[in-house]
Amino acid sequence: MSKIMLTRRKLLVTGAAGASSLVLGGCDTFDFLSQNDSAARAVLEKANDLTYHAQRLLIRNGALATEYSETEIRQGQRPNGSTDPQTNEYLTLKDNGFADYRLSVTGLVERPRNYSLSELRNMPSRTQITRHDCVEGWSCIAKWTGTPLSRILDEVGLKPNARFVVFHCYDKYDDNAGAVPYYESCDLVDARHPQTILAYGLNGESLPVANGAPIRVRIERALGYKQPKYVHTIELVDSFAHMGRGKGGFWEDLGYDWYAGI
Ligand SMILES: Nc1nc2c(c(=O)[nH]1)N[C@H]1C(S)=C(S)[C@@H](COP(=O)(O)O)O[C@H]1N2
Ligand SMILES: [Mo]
Repeated sequence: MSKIMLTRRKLLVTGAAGASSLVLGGCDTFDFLSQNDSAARAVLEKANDLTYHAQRLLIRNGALATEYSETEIRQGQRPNGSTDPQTNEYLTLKDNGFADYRLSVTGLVERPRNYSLSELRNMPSRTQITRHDCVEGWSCIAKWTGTPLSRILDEVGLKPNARFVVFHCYDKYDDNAGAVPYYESCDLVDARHPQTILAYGLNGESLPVANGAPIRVRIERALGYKQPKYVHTIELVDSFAHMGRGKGGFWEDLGYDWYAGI
């Protein structure tokens, strides 16, 4: 184990050191990274590839993120990014206590369908106490309860060419050129990971609006921005070149690392 950790650390540090100081700069603005031809962006993309391949090679695909005990929960989950979406669709759902919410599962699946909140809540659930790490430099330990994403993927059945899962969110966030919908994505290894859940519960209560009600995703081996809140659609794709600016997520489109493993 320690040998693997050392090798991994060395690989990641020598390979990505230049980029990680940029990546860890925060969730704020990243003007220069939004230009496709920027040199900084090319460095980040190389580091991203290296991180992804190194992690997939050296870490067992099913390795779990650390789980904590109740006593290690020191505070509520600090709300960050969008905390009160203002799109009409979301406001209408919220006014009605999310009774009309439906999670759609679409794209490269055999049996597209949608799920009401009670359907999701009635499926087998997983509860985990994990640490959320935001690139702005803060962490929070919290208890998340939700439906394992692997269950949903099994129910809808993936087409053979499905490679990534994209999460589309209700909120819009300013990407310097205007407000665009927040979205995120992960590969099928992370999607099927046992700790990847569609969370509807936080610290024993139903998930508050500030933290992504009614459904937010937890991908526990990834950084904070890979934990999409206010999710309305899960789309299976073979590429995300055609959405946003083609990099697989709101922050990725501004130059952040796609894999964002921790
Ligand atoms: N839809 C959506 N999801 C999002 C964000 C957002 O602005 N919109 N912000 C991300 C970032 S940067 C962080 S750190 C976490 C914050 O989650 P929290 O509010 O539950 O702490 O949500 C992530 N998911
Ligand atoms: Mo974040």
